[in-house]
Amino acid sequence: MESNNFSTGIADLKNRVSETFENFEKNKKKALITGITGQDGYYLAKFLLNKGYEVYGMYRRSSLEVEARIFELRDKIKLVEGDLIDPTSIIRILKEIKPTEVYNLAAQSFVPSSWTQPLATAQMTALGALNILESIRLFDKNIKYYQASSSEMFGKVMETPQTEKTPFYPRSPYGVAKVYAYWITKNYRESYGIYASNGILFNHESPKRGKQFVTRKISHSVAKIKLGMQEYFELGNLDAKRDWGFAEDFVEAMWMMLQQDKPNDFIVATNETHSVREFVEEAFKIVDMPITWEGEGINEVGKFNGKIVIKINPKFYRPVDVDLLLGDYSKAKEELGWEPKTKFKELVKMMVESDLKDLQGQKSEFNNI
Ligand code: NDP
Ligand code: GDR
Repeated sequence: MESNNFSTGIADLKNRVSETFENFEKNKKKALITGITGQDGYYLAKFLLNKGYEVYGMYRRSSLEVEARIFELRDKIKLVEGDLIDPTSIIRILKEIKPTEVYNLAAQSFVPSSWTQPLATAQMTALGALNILESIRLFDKNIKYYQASSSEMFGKVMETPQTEKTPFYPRSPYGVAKVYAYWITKNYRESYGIYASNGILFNHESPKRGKQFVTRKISHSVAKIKLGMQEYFELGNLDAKRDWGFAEDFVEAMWMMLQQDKPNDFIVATNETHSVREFVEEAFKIVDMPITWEGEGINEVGKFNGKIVIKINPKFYRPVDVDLLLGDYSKAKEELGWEPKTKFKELVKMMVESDLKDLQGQKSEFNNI
């Protein structure tokens, strides 16, 4: 008799555990990240996995390995094929996975390429956002949407520091496309009541940053010079100033924006600005190679121990540049409780040290691409 009761008890317990597990699985939040193969895709996926999300990442077909940057997460996330400029692929994906949150990180994000490919940039960076929002409207208006808006929208800045109220004056086809994406996000929120928020993120970097962007170009080149693998490298505008933060800190704000009672738009920044020149100086200091500058304009060079380690190449100048960005993140601090954790010098150090390790064949914790 006693053993019968015991067996029934165990069976009940098993049922309840499996019910709880099923409910847990049913209620588990599902996130779709577009741009999963990019820098932010990696950090956001990692962050959401830690929060218990089921994470789906949209990638587009490529002739190269798509998993390079997200290699360490490959068994934890589910990859789905689609393209921002093909709305049918987006609708199919929404139907298949029924996400609760969509983070639209995909874009043609390299500013110089927006002059060489302005139309493609508009299609991906501007209309891509519309394609997703329209798919959400048609499929399920309860899906929450995050738009990766950018400080590039401030361009020729109308005031400093920039806040959520600063008017936009974009200075590149990329910036113009992001302004469209910003407004269409706001418009779908107001027109259809969709929970759609803009994160206006200032430059954020990491060891996973693409090597075309100036910070990673510098950290990687400095590491190579230190190891005797390269003599010098070339840059463009040394005096542009950016508000540089760490990508891992910034993705947390993306998530926070989708956990509020109401959708809204927020600046995410560090409230510090530094020039490209300062980034270079700091990076060389980290490898004990303090540099000095000589000359002016395109003839300016950076030297260490009398040897040229930096030259200027006008091919890296842009038709027009954004001279200074400095973000005021007070609203994010007050309403989301978000603050950046990583300071400028720590960021430079992390990037240079990671590149040094990888080049020495030691594989940094970032398992760099
Ligand atoms: P990356 O350039 O590293 O990544 C961009 C991602 O978009 C890649 O995964 C790329 O795929 C994908 N993508 C591009 N076009 C398409 C397309 N047509 N269909 C599907 N996927 C596409 O950018 P970040 O991770 O640095 O930035 C993420 C987002 O945040 C971007 O929208 C960017 O504009 C914005 N942003 C970035 C800031 C920063 O400082 N990093 C600051 C402010 C905004 P593939 O690998 O195939 O090229
Ligand atoms: P940005 O980043 O244009 O701000 O866009 P990037 O790192 O490309 O340029 C920053 C500044 O550095 C100057 N610069 C150089 N830039 C590059 N890439 N290469 C060089 O050799 C070089 N020399 C000087 C540039 O002129 C510029 O002033 C980034 C992207 O991630 C966007 O997608 C994002 O929206 C914004 O940041 C916020």
